[in-house]
Amino acid sequence: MGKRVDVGRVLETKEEVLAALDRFEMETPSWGYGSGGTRFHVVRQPGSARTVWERLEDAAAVHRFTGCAPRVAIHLPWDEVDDFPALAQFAEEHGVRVGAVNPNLFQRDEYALGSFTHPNASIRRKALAHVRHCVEAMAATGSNILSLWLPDGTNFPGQDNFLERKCRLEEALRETVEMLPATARLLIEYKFFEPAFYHTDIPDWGFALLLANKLGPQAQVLVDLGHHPQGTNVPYIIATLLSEGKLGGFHLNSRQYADDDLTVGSIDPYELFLIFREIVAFFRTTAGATASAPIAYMIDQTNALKPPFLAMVQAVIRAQELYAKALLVNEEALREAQHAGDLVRAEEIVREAFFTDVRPLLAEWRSRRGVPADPLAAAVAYQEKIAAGRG
Ligand code: PSV
Ligand code: MN
Repeated sequence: MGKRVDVGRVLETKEEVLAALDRFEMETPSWGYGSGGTRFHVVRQPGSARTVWERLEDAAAVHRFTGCAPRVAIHLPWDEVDDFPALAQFAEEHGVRVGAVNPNLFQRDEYALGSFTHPNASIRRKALAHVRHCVEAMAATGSNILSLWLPDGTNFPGQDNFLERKCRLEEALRETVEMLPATARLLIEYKFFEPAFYHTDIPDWGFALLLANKLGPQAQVLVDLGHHPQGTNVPYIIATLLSEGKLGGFHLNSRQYADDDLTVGSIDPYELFLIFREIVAFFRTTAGATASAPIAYMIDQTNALKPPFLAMVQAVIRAQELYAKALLVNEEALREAQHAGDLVRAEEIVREAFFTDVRPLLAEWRSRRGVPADPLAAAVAYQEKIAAGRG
């Protein structure tokens, strides 16, 4: 049975919009500061970070210039260190905190047939041992999100037994949740294809939701914007997950063909605005006002041809700009138009917000925060410095 949705309230004052922007915080990915590329070639970009320490420095600089990216996600073993408390302290000294910890279960030969779903129990135990290590890293760095993406799937019909794989998956996920302290969350990321091409063990949001529901309140769904087939209505997925209390977070990026990991908002800014609009609308209902866990807005982009640091600043300011526009939708007028079946007016109300120039509003938000009015312009000097210093 569907839940009754309350009539929304319009954010009336500039102060309320500015306060809502204060609450919109992002997390940038450590792996987005190195040189990116394709499986054909990786272009070494000037200034790209070479160590975990440089990755944290860059993430901290993004936050200094934008004021809205106070956390950095780490990926293990890419960001492996001997002393995780020292890593957390280094981050803090630079003005950021460690966000989600991402286990890497996709870069070893032994995971070729799967990690959590591998037919051999000893490989599944290895995968779980790595996850346990990540949970320990969470405790040592003050992170409360374990962000899990599995490469698991099969390439050929008959390769493995689907139902047995599903049982292995559920068992390993249950063990994963049991490793977590009560205050931490497991975010389950889905992907409809790649690296396997015949089937993927967690192919879509519905499957991730099914798992999250079985695993209980600590498990939620992570939506990577690059992980859907062409033409999928992502705003509808977001609305559905929100209404179920299972939208844990995002991997923001842009796609053109597949999991392209292009700069946030670069291909279809209107789609991202419509996604944010669903969130803003939901949090204006009573169900939204009482929702407990915050949505983790994480970026997952690697740029093949841009200097990664500048691309990250661009991504953060683009997402903030689109979120600000989403805050301006006149939800009350929209609902009136929807109830009257006035499709033209309804669409115009949405477009009106999208085409509003939010630059003055963001300039005011930035001046109150003490961050540069034009973060991208300010970031150029830092980019030149790292390009010269890092060779
Ligand atoms: C997989 O395509 C993915 O989106 C997952 O989030 C990984 O952790 C990430 O990319 C890193 O490459
Ligand atoms: Mn991702």
